[in-house]
Amino acid sequence: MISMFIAMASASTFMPPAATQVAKQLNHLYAFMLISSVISFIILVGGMIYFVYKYKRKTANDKTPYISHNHTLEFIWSFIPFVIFMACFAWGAYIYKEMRTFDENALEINVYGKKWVWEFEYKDGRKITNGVDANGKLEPATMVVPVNTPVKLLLTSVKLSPEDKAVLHSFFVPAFRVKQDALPGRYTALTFTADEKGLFQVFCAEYCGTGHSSMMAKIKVVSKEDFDAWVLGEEAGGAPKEMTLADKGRAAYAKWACIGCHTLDGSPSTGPSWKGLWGNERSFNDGGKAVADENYIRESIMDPNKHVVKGFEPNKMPTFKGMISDEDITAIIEFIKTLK
Ligand code: HEC
Ligand SMILES: [Cu+2]
Repeated sequence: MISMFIAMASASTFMPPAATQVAKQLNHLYAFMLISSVISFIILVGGMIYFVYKYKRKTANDKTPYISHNHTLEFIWSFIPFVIFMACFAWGAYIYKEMRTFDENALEINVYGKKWVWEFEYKDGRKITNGVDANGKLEPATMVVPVNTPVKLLLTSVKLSPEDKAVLHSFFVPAFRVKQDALPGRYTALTFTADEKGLFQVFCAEYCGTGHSSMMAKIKVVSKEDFDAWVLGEEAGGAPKEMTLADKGRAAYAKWACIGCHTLDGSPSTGPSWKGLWGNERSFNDGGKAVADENYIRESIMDPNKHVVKGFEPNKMPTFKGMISDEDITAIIEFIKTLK
């Protein structure tokens, strides 16, 4: 019995590895819930069996005593579970808040869900997707991140080819106890701080079609030194240095002729300047307001007339829907982030 409790308390016996503080805290909460459930079960079912035996009708003349209620008992069996439930709620809310608190200096990585593969894009422009090893075996896309460093993932779902359709995916890392949907046409975010080195499995947790079960990737947590070496390594290793994500955004700014209406130096043109746009509160002609985040910029590109920036004219900016790729949008957003 005692050893069973210990096994439960260390929950790791049943659980995937726990490689973040959040995962460890969730293990404790889970163990607490499991143990209190087992204790309640023993008291309830054990008591029931005991009373069935003890108060069994022994002769045909036995009379059932008349008992209507007992305030003290009723209070106790309501209040103790209430306290336990509220403790679980508060504990869970505390962990949830930690899970959804984003560090401003987090390492940002873009995650694209495609049918049926995960793709990762770093700020330096490096893209990682499925590969094939020397024996022709599939090497799942492996995201490399430093240990004890907050990481922020920006997720979206994109088409694999222009004729394709983007569908819902869900990025799930059991060892980190985090999961977040990747939606077509929208950005969602996820954060984690791995506190253990190792290789961890990523699954797609939203049934997305025939290739769903093969939609796997890995996250490799390495020391900070190894991470820096990895960042430099491939660049030094002769591979042509990729453009940074912001550089790709700058190129897209020219390629899609945003440059004709948007300046980078703060001076207004046909459209508002992009300088200082990021993270700023925008006011619209209809009196509405919004903060310029990833989804705001995306919407401004796809549906420019939905919100018309105060002091500017509607119907000037054409929609780029169906023309511009999600990758270009992400790059433009990254470029705008750099225009402080
Ligand atoms: C023909 C001119 C024109 C072109 C080309 C153009 N825009 Fe615009 N853009 C505007 C105007 C005018 C506004 C302000 C009115 C509005 O919000 O629709 C605007 C607003 C925006 C906003 C909101 C800015 C803010 O201050 O809140 C963003 C973001 C944006 N455009 C991005 C782009 C991107 C990205 C491209 C290129 C892919 C682009 N625009 C191309 C004219 C243009
Ligand atoms: Cu999927």
